[in-house]
Amino acid sequence: MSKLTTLNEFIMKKQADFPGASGELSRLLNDIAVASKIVTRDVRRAGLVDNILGAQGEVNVQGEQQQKLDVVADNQFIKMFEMGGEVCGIGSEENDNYMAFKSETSKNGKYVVLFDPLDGSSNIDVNVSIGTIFSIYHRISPVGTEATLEDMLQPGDKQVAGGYVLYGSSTMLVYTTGNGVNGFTLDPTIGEFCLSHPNMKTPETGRIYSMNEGNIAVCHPGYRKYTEYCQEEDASTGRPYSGRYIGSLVADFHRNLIKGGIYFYPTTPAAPKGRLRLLYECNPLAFVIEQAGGLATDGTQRIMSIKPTELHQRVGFIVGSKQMVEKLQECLDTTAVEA
Ligand code: AHM
Ligand code: MG
Repeated sequence: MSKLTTLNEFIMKKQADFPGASGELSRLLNDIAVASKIVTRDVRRAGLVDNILGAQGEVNVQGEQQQKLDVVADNQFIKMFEMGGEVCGIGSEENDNYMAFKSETSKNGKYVVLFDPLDGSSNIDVNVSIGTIFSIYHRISPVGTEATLEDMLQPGDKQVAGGYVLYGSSTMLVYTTGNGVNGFTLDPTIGEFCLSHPNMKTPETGRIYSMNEGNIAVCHPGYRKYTEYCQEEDASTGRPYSGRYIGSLVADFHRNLIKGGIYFYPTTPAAPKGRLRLLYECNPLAFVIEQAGGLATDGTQRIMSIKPTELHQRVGFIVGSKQMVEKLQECLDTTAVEA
């Protein structure tokens, strides 16, 4: 039987590869793991506990303010980052503005974190897989001062670490610091994330395409051309492919990462800049997929090259196995948009 490697041990081993490292990033990753264990507990009990059911703003029978699960998760992560001391500020999908932490310890923190505490809003209340997505950057502003908007608006290429937690049939934490991708499964019996997917690589191609096909008639016609290609019969390339769409980005992404596949959410008239957010949805997943051998683009440029201008900036998102992304790109490039 091989020895179990816990996330904590793994992080410590990696830190030892950098003798000058102060351990702050290790502690921060550990804080994310602890917060996600607490969120796992809340997600698992969501149907049982009445203060995390229902829309936020409602008052339950005890006269208490009800909290939505995504707000519970947001508070949990923020508390962890604020108390941890490694982070000077955060940007979250749940908060209109970024937050600069006020304590002296936090002002000395080297890092900022951009995150989506609980992604997959349409699936939260219906017991379908959801996830947390996070991105870590070195601050630009001087240590000892408050975090600034500039700290938050860095291109994905500057990420120090990026990853996600999937609350699926088991909870998994997957992350990269730019030296490959590793996945850890939470063993609920011992309360530890254990290395289950070392050095993850995504297949060069696959047989799964994931999009909200309800949008097919209203997006760039190149997407229709690509989905028709996916649906054509051709035994030599394994087509027709399977269409699989959970509607939780983390879950769709994770399946495709492992099995080989492509996820795309184009711009639409309802979401003219795209639906997904660059800073805390697309960039971390782009970092993971590139480290795993895949690609991420908005259809015109690499996701991680985009210079952000807004905290909640949206983009079109195409992510997955290299050959599949290239094929979709070819369909986009060779299909004219009707005037
Ligand atoms: P959210 O941040 O409000 O949860 O939105 C992000 C989600 C993704 O998880 C998912 O892939 C997509 O939006 C689903 O959108 P749609 O319901 O339009 O298919
Ligand atoms: Mg989201």
